Amino acid sequence: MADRPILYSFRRCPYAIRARLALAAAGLEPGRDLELREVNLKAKPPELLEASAKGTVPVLMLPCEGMQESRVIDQSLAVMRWALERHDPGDLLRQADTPGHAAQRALIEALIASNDGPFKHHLDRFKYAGRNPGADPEEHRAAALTILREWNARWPQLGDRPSLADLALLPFVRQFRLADPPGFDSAEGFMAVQAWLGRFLTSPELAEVMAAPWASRAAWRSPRWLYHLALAPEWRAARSEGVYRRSSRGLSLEEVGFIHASHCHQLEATHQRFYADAADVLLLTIDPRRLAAADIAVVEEPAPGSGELFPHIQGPLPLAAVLAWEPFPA
Ligand SMILES: N[C@@H](CCC(=O)N[C@@H](CS)C(=O)NCC(=O)O)C(=O)O
Repeated sequence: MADRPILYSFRRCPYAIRARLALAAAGLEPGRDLELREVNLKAKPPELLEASAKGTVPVLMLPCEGMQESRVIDQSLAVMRWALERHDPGDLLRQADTPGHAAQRALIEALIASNDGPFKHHLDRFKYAGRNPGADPEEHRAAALTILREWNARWPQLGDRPSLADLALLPFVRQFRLADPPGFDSAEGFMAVQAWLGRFLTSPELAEVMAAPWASRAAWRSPRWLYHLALAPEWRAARSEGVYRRSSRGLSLEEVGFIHASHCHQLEATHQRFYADAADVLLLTIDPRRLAAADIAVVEEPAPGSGELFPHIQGPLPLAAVLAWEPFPA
């Protein structure tokens, strides 16, 4: 585990944007105070899935501190609160003991619930109409606009200083506008929200979190998982057939009786022994729990000659047990 928090993020994801905004508002700078890792949502890194099996971003991994175990925070709002509870110079949480703050905190909660519930529901069905067959995008656009008008009426109660609600809602309003900018700009009845979004879109705060220094991903392996080296054309064929049946280089499962695999500490040597001169080698990361769920056993057996124990997969490899594949060496 690294000594700095790691944030798994996706640049355009509104949940990840709100987390990055809060981290920045708390004075935490990527590269200095935390490592920011951009995730390809179509090929999630296995370390992200190990930290949080639901596989959504943002995920913040906190290093061990003293006697405390490392901790994973995998909800954007929880990341925001973690950051601002450490340092909140703008009192975005409205924690200062000031008249009116209790009411403002309640309003912040209500606005966030309205955003994360109904507004997000309508936003998805308007913006991604194709993914929601049967949904009428215009109906959902109208419902989202009604919510924006409600926010418009309640917003002044938060005063003229930004709050947690600004950070939590603006990335979603931005996304709603992006689906139809002229339609958003010409719609009526929520001028304060339109102006509020306009200021956000040109703000240095947004520019900063959209252009943060993204860390390149360091090689990472877990002792909990199994690894298999595959030739890219054979893996491609398996993906179209729905199952992988190669045992090792040049040998099939049927010929050997099991699929060769390695533990993380054995991987480099396996590569050297069998694949060093091969082009297009892929590393498959396999979750043994998913093999067990598919009734495929793994047996530790000695390699001929050395007697070193290796995991042998006793059947075809279901694609669903493969968490990730990537070129090897990276
Ligand atoms: N409740 C989560 C939601 C996060 C979420 O849904 N993020 C999306 C990206 S915007 C995601 O990671 N989706 C997973 C995927 O597309 O596979 C949070 O607040 O962090």
